[in-house]
Amino acid sequence: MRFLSSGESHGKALIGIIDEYPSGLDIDFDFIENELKRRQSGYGRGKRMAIEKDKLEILSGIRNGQTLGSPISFLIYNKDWRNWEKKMSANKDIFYTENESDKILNPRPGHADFPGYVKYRFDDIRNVIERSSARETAIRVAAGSFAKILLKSFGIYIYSFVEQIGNVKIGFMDKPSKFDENLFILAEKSEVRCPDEMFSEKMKKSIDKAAKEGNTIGGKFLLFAKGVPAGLGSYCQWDRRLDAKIAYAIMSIPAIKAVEIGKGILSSETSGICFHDEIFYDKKEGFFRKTNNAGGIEGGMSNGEDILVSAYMKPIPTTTAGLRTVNIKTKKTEKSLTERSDICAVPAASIVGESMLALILADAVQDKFGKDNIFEMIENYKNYINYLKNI
Ligand code: EPS
Repeated sequence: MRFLSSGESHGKALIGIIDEYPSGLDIDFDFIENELKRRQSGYGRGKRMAIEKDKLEILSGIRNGQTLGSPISFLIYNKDWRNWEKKMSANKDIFYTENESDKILNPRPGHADFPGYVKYRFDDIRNVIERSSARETAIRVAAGSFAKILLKSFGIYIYSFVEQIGNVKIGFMDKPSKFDENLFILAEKSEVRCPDEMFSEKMKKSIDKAAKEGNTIGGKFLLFAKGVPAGLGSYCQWDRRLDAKIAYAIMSIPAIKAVEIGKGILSSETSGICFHDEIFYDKKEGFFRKTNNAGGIEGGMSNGEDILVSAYMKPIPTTTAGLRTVNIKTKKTEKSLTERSDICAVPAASIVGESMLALILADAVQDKFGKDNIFEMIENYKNYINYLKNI
């Protein structure tokens, strides 16, 4: 399954195409709508979210609610485009001339501004901002919803919650290694997607403090995939390793600076005897583990345990207080560009994380069980599960 997107943040629309999605799947549009809503919410978002009401319009690949196996294409209109119509017009508007003084030349440290300006030989950072904006993640969540619908047919579900915002970190637990649905139910009720009420309040306060100071904050979120059978991914080639693909996909989310599988960071300071998840067998349960430090992946393959991923997000580079930078034309020291932005987007990023994980797992499922139609895929899956049960 491949997925491509296009669209500028303040352009007319965002576009997505999913290629090689199987035929025969019923698409629940309310589910997709709700996924888009989940990404838009979250404490710490800027005023833009009050403008946008993300809604998916399907252009191809689905007939009477069912997928056709042909490329699925879709769009989400940017409501804010109305305010940018002239500035973002594809045609040269004879009534509109860009003022030299409108050009942005003070790159934000930490943003794509400087390398993007240099790479594409622009004379205005606006051209970089538009596509490097995290607005693009709306379309990833739409694509991720299709991946989640596919995974559901195989009993695979993905969840997330926020563990840390700024320096406020849930203190009540060690990193969970086994799936606990309650955590996710609680997270869904929290404005910061944190499963603990007291820590949610603390997190909101630290977002308020950052806002007051003209600052931004990052954080960390956890992703779980439940129901993944052993044997997705492969050790046979470097780019077929499931953990490598997951890390790539999660790292591609704007502002993510580190990705961890299971207790990966701890593993570097723990001995083999303490770290590795011993294997047990029970007639009823089959092969199982009592711990899941590996985060459900061994040798680049799922091992049948829950897949556990942590993602670390840096603070958003657009701060109202600004940072020292240099004007690219005058070479004089200036304050970095300040414009409307989010204070903290960790809760939203956790939904994008779910979507990216779903896309990778859906692709891995197709690798193993086929990709033309869901019926054949399910037959192959059932066969495989039967084989696993009878090893
Ligand atoms: C973003 C800046 C803000 C965010 C935007 C990402 O947008 P604007 O510059 O229009 O105020 O709200 O995120 C979204 C629009 C979204 O849908 O997530 C940025 O610079 O990355």
